[in-house]
Amino acid sequence: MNQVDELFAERVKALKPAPCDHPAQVVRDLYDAQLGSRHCDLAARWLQSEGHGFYTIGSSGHEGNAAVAAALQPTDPALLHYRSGAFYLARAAQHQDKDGIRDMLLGVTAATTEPIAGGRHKVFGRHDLAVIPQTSTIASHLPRAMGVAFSIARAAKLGVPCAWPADAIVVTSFGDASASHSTATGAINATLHTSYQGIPMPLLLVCEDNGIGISVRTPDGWIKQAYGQRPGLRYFDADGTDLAATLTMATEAATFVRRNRRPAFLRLRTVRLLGHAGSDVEAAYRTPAELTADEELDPLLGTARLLLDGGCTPAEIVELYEDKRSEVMRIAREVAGLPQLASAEAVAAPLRYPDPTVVTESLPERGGRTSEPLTLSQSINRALAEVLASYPEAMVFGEDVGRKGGVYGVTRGLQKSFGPARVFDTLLDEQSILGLALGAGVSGLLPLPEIQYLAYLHNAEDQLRGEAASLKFFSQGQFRNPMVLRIAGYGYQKGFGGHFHNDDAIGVLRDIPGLVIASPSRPDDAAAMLRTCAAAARSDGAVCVFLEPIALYHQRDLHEDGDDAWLAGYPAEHVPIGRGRTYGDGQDLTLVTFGNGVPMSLRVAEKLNGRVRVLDLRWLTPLPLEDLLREATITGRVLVVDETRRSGGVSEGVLAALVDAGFTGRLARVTSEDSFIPLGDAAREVLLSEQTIEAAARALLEP
Ligand SMILES: Cc1ncc(C[n+]2csc(CCOP(=O)(O)OP(=O)(O)O)c2C)c(N)n1
Ligand SMILES: [Mg+2]
Repeated sequence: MNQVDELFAERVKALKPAPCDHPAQVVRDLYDAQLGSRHCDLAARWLQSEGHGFYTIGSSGHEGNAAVAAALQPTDPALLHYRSGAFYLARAAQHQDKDGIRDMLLGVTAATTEPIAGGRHKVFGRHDLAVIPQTSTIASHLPRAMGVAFSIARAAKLGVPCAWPADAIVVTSFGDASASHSTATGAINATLHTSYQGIPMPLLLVCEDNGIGISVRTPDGWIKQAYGQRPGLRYFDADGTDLAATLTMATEAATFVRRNRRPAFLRLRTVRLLGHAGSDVEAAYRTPAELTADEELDPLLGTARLLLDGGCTPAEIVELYEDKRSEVMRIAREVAGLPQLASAEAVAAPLRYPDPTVVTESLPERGGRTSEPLTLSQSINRALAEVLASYPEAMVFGEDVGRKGGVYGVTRGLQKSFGPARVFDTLLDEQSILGLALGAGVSGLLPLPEIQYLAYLHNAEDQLRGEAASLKFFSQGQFRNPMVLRIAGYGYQKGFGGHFHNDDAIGVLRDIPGLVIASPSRPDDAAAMLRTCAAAARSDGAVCVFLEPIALYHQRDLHEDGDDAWLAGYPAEHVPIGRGRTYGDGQDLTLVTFGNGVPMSLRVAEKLNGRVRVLDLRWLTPLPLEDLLREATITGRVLVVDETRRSGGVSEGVLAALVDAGFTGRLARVTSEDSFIPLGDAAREVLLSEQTIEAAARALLEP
């Protein structure tokens, strides 16, 4: 029996009025949003029982969050907790939009006509409501919220258009258990660290504190203990079961943030009714007395008290409740059984790679090729300067990229040329660097963040996988977070660094759907590819990872000392995504490679008397399939030269692509070992060597 619903009328009759100093109409409107949210939860369970519903995590007990919406401007960007249904409906109502309930139920039924995710997930999100959809990874939206808060003033400072009004504040909500997630604590720390420096950070953090996370209790008073006394973070506390108190406190908090452009934390005390989700058997971990105590704190009953004070009768309050049930159930019946996505192609449609024509057409005008030979590091530096000069909304940021100009000098001089508003050092937190990029991208800026070493991506990787790459998927491209994420990586730094500075693990990137991975080797390709990535991000919202081989940054020679054969002039062209580069015209063997493998393969090819051609893949996703198949077919023999690990490395994908395409020639691969890279000369024992490449090439050349 669902007591929350069945005893509602009875409980209303027993209520006493509670004084309310907000206009009756405001309370009435918010009650409407609260009722809509509650009945959507009930309808979701009905839809599930009928075999038409696929999501039952609800907002019951959290409906006080409707008052948070009311305390904000309808255009303030919102990144919401999965229990913020009443907020969503109140926001829709502010926009005179009557479809909020339908949106939510279309999400529950995974209908293709759901307005944001199109049947891919049940999320709160809509572009015209300034609600940015979230995945359900706990607190994973907070770094982006921090980034959006940062971007409002930064866009104004740069004089470029911003997706949000100049006086907007950002609201983000999350649960009490989520508040302890390192993603939340990291994002809040980054917010405070930024605000501490006097940089505007208008972020309202709303913790919907129901005291429990699935079955695990949050210690009583913990949220206040953790956030109540944080210097630089104004703390507000409201009883979310009392709409009037919440509206007063949320208005105060929002006003504080808007006026001061500084962050605030609003703890909203809520209760969790109807369990964690439809499948949750609360009786296993909560006593009947506890459950009843929470039911008596039902925020709908709280609002009913206010309505009584405003002159409503209990019968009228119950009638509103029942009318809303009818309205919601009518819509639930309408959306039950609506078509769902019916092919893999339809599901993955938002993940397509950028259209090469669109990218080419969006490239800015530029000067011709210079003849001055550059190293890889110099070439990337010049390309970054070109991107910054071409796009006023572009920003370069990361650890040590500003004053120092990067650990390897790749960003040297950029801060001086373009100023600290566009080229700047961040705090030491990769998750926040990516969060800043996520927020900047969705606000209309073009972020070019840097992760100092590939090994440091891994502790922040969800921001790339779960947030950046998935935004198009969950919003059908309505929201975009363009970015070009530069990562210095790969091995072969002679004797230096050990595993942190020589990481060759890119399996974690290769399987992210829709992600573009550029892996340049030559200086001219690097500049041309960076240009492509920036244009693709800008024109198509592409999320691009740009992997820079550290060991080649300052490389000048290819075959012998002083030949300067690894220098190149600054290029005039760009390199289309998914196109490789072929060296030589050998007819007997194709070496397929990338990164450090390119110069190694070219040196090996030189020893093999013109029998070998080398294909530099240049893009690791999408792979240059056409070039790969063509170059493989010409010789009928392929050796994949892969500096990454044998397991999960690039060669697995290349071999599989050839087999899938029906290639029937001879295939082999050489790779680095399945090991972390050790310090000193021992590194050579596990990294792929030229001797190994040569031996394998000679073996393949045997008849
Ligand atoms: C990173 C991550 N870990 C675990 C989960 C599984 N999970 C989903 S909801 C939840 C509890 C969250 O509790 P709280 O933040 O208090 O929110 P509430 O559901 O109580 O509103 C957990 C552990 C998840 N979604 N993401
Ligand atoms: Mg909770």
